Amino acid sequence: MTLPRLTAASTPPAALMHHRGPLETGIVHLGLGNFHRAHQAVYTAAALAAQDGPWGIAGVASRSARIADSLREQDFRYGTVQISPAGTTVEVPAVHTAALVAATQPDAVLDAIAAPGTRIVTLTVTEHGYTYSPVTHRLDLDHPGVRGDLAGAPPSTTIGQIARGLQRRVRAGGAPITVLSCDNLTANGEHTGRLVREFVAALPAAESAELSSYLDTAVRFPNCMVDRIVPATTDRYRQDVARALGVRDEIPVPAEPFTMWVLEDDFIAGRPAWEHGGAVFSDDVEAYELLKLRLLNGTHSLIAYLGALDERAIIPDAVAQPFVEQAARSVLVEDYLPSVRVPADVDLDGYVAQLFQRWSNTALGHGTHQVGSDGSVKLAQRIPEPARLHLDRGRMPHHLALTVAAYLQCIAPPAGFEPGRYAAAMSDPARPALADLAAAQPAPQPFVQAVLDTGLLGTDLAGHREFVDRVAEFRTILTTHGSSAAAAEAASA
Ligand code: CS2
Repeated sequence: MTLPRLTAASTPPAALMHHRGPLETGIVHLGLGNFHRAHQAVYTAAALAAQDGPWGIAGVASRSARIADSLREQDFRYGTVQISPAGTTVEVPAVHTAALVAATQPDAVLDAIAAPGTRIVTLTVTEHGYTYSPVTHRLDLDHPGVRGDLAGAPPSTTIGQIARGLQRRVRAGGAPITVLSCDNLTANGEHTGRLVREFVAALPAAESAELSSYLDTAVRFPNCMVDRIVPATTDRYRQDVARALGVRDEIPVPAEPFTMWVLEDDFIAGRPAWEHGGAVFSDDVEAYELLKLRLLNGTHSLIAYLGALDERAIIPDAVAQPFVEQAARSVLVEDYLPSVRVPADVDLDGYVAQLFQRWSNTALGHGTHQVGSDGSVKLAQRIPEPARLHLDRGRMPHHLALTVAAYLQCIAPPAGFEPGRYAAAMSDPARPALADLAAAQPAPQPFVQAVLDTGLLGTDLAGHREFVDRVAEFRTILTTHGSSAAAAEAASA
């Protein structure tokens, strides 16, 4: 029997998160992927369930039309499938009001940002979507997309879209607006604001002056920490929605039960009452951000790379291997923890225990290749600062060195080494360049030195001979004896 498609008419009322009538658009969201749809959208639905407001979301996909098309076909409905070993529940947030694709509708995106009703632009474009140099942390003015956007082409980069959208907004009256980055970057709001300002500074003087004064007076870039593990959609989750709701949903989003959002409360044009979804407003977002970026994301990377090298498809299977779990605990406790300040209301032991529980959620098929993708941009956020801190104190952060080595082993293996299908499935913009380096420098030490000399992990670590040597030693062990031997070496150091 063919099930009806999920639409406004076929949504079972009990699954709807809120029952407001037609929504006005108040938020433009850049990055229509799974994370946004299981995080900000769900908090917004909870806010609307508690309190009315003009907080419909116009979602903007960067390139692919697949999700945007399905959203439109489904009256902007989709299911979030909350998954734990205890069972599965499905909810329908129903907060989107439009779905655009930036690559084919660049002008509509600028109009949406400029619309007077828009009060917030949120973004989840991944670490990789900010077009900045890992060495200088500044906007990459050599990036072809950035160059094109500065020259006035229909904007193709996220920073170009925001800056050009704000420019159009100034010309449409200049109503205030908040830009909220929801990506896993240190000080994500500040970082985004700085990149937009650098874009504006590179415009011709008259344009630049007009936009700078608008940025100074009417635009805010609060920081926030986001957290929810959200795997990719598969047919299994489509079947979950079919079973739970009796409808066919092409674009459900699986997610773990845990969710967290900590934000600076600096919204110049208002905001949804996200606290009703459990969001926390705090003046100390940085502490939460670093705690999460390092303890969760940093450790996650090591689990993903060791797991993939051990032929584990999903994170729970990886962390179930005793050597992976041990390495994860060591990197978390010995290397990351000393580099963070634990916020007063966080019970550290509980937080760590919960992390291991979340990673072990066997019902959630979170792929090692998914977490391992884009390591060249992710690791730059996770590793250099903690590594530097230990090295400055005269201590070698063995498990950070192991993380770098395991990453390189997955993405740029030495000739003749087969890293396995999950490593092969990791996508990374640096893959071709790193593969070239691996071919040009077959010996581990010169290879690792050449990699770090590219600025992949900033500039500091490249000059630290002992760290480079340690990464190279791990590369040798990974090649000759495998991932569990490399983890044993790190543990015994
Ligand atoms: C993961 C994150 O892919 C990754 O790098 O570490 O996507 C992680 O699952 C989320 O940040 C959890 O909030």
